[in-house]
Amino acid sequence: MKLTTLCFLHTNTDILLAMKKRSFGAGKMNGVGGKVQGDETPEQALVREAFEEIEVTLNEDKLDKVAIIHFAFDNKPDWDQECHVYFASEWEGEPTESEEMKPEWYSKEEIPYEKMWADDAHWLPKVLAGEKIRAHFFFNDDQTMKEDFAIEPLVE
Ligand code: 6U4
Repeated sequence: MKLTTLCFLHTNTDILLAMKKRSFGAGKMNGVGGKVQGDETPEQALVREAFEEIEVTLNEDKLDKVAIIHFAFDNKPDWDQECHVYFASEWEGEPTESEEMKPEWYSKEEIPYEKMWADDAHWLPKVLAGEKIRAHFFFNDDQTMKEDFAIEPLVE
């Protein structure tokens, strides 16, 4: 199973989403992130991905780990991933569009869940409310979400 990362930059009132312009999840709004490579830690991978995707420099010591989510796909074991999710309230640089992502700020009160992966509407509100969670979501071949999912407190 792949190890991946996801990070949402946020302020007291707003959250940064970015439209994935190509490959896995193309067209969806999401946080920044991607696969952990080689002997990187998830935090190191995220620092690399945030710069590649939106030209923002994160400090790996200032990332708040909020969730570990397992995404499993029917008939596509290659897509299975354990995704480590973070919030960041400090960064350097202005979020900037790249070939991979187009960033945009949204009010935390008006998150466009209809433009995101279907699971996000189930767990992101909990994380925004301060919960730390571990979750499992299952998807059909066409990337639609199955009904059964599990969300529990994150214990590490
Ligand atoms: P390339 O091939 O360059 O796009 P890379 O950016 O390294 O790869 P990618 O896009 O495969 O990695 O990583 C998957 C990204 O998508 C991670 O940030 C996690 C995120 N992701 C995958 N399934 C998701 C889901 N169901 N809900 C969600 N994020 C998901 O919120």
